[in-house]
Amino acid sequence: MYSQNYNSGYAPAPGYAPSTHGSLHSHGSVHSTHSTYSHRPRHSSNYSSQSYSSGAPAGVDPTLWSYFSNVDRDHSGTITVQELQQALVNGDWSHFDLDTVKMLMGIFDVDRSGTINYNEFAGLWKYVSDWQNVFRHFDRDRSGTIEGHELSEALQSFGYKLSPHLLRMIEQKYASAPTSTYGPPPGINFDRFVRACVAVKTLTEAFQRADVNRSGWVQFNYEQFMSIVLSAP
Ligand SMILES: [Ca+2]
Ligand SMILES: [Ca+2]
Repeated sequence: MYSQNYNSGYAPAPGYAPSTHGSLHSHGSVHSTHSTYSHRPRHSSNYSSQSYSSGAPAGVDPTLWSYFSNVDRDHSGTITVQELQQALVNGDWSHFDLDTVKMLMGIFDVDRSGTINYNEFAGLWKYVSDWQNVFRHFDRDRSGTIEGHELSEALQSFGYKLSPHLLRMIEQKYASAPTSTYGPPPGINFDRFVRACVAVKTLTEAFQRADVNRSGWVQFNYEQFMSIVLSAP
């Protein structure tokens, strides 16, 4: 029975998964070999890249500013969902899913303007970098994807004790390719892995908030249930 494990196990351990707290305005170390950044030539620029990147405000990390200005393709000074999706790629050069980009916007668009400014970008970039380290750590066989046992180990290290049944559901839902009859299961690529972990966190925390006496049981009405499910990325 999983209920026993569950009671003691669904509260996540502090710390290992990247947190959004306190990461804004930090100028994290980002290297030019960063695999989520696509070094593509800029198109249709009316400005010289020189003048844009040399215009880094005082006190701003020039490297991070140059990333920001490259992602901000139209040089509007802010990053849209579309610009962010253009810029963020997985290890296999596939673009992040729109759902993942929207999730990142939802976390880091702190002033709710619908776009990402430089300070918000600094937080977002650090968050993605931190998750990359987590991903590399748990991709034990260096396949570029997270397979079932790797997923199980990752979630367990974050403090989530999920039944084999739930782990299989997550593995199938977030797999980055359809399951084929032949060959090994497709595995979860970087951006979908981050989304899977955030979904587990979001749903677990929603349950915890309702499970005030920590019995492992809660009572939801339809509206509450639907709100919780729909708030997961
Ligand atoms: Ca822009
Ligand atoms: Ca792997």
